[in-house]
Amino acid sequence: MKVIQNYIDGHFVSGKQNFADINPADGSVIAQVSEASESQVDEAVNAARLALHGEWRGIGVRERAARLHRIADAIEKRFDCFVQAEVADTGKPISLASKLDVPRAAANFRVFADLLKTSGMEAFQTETPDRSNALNYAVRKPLGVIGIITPWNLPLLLLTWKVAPALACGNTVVVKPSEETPATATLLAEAMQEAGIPPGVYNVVHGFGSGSAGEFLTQHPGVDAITFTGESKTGSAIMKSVASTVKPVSFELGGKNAAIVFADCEFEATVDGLADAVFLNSGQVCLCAERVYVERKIFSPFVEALKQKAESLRSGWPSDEKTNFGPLISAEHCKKVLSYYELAREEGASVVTGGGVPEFGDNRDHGFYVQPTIYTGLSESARCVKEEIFGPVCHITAFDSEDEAIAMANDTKYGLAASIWTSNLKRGHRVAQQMSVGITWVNCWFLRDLRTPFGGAGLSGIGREGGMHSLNFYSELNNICIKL
Ligand code: NAD
Ligand code: 6OD
Repeated sequence: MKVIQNYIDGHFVSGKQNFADINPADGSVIAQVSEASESQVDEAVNAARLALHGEWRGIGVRERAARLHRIADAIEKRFDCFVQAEVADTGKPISLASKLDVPRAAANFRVFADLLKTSGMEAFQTETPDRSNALNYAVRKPLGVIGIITPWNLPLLLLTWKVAPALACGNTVVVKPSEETPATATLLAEAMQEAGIPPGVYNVVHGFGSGSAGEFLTQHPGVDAITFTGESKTGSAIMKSVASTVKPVSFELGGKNAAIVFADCEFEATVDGLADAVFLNSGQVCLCAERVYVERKIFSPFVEALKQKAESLRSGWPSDEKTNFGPLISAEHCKKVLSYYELAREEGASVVTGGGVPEFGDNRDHGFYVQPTIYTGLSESARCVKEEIFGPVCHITAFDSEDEAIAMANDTKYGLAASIWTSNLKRGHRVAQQMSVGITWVNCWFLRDLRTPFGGAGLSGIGREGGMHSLNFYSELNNICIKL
């Protein structure tokens, strides 16, 4: 059976023991994953530290950008391998991995390569007390060794979203991908080799969180910064772990995102948009809308139309091009989502559609599929309306006024994303500006421009990445003040 290895100092290496990589579509074991020991995490960090001062340091901006483009070329050359590995690990439909995950991984490298070449730094001419002048300008230096810890829902997309700007800024990285989806991080090492990225610049350590590679990395004194995407409670554990060494952190965490649908929306386009916002990747996108607020005038037809969409999703084998709805990531996550389906009933929800597990009569019955699900009728304080479920499920509430919709949408400890659906653009701007979130879409959802700030408020994160925000996080800025 295939063994997915760690990648340390330019070498593929086995770890201390193996754990199983499971296919979410049928529960079968698809590979063994080599878990890095604490001493291997140490080796990876030391290799990254040495590489900071080696060949990589001497490579200028133009050449670094060229190598980032070569990484993108190498990903595109292996497009099918990346797609197949991502589909096998996550169970996501092949159409989604080919349209979103893998192209976006290549785009992450290209965008930050180009941004690096074109971005300048601020400069100020400053009046001095003796009526002379000083010139202030900042220079960008690498932050050092960056520890990157990522989740399982968009494994390659989210990993490269951090690796690309980190390398663009001249850092070296040690990445710890999710234990559920290890394959593409190791495959990316092949692209790094082909692109001429020196040994030690990109390292991969596989394993779990607490008591394993994740924690070994966050606690390591040789790591200069941690960038993490995952659950809010893991963010809290990592924050404690890095506190003693005062490392900068960038956190992209959970969400309980709202969509607000006004009666004047373009009905069909909105239903299509919401079907994506609720069910894409089986609801396992941090930006998914689990709370939908619909103006009372169109509540019933809207609920009915979204129900039709949910029931028309094709819950097939992930490698079938016609499938547009896959399983959840794991037995454990499936249990969690189903426990919320149960809780929704206990809390008094009306089940519009779904709420259970599909039956296939083949090996998919051993996989982690659940039905796309819509509820209505819960109070705004119900746990199913307050807590992140991270599955293909939403609750729909009717509202009568704009202010009421805004208040309900903002009544959450999270603050990642929101979407507003209206043909009145004035209202779109007005409502969007009142959302307590990091990202608001109007008449669209998950439409990305990689130069824009991305991140969350409240329990949804710390800091922003994207465009210059990423370059600033992954750099140490040195302001130089010269008396003229
Ligand atoms: P998770 O927090 O369980 O795991 C994420 C990563 O952290 C994994 O690699 C895991 O091994 C590691 N980890 C766990 N405990 C750790 C510890 N104590 N120390 C160091 N590392 C540790 O998250 P998940 O279940 O993989 O992903 C789903 C969650 O991620 C959801 O809450 C979702 O909203 C969130 N998410 C957020 C964004 C965003 O951009 N805001 C994007 C994707 C996913
Ligand atoms: O698009 C992105 O840059 C991004 N970080 C998406 C996160 C999706 C969460 O699941």
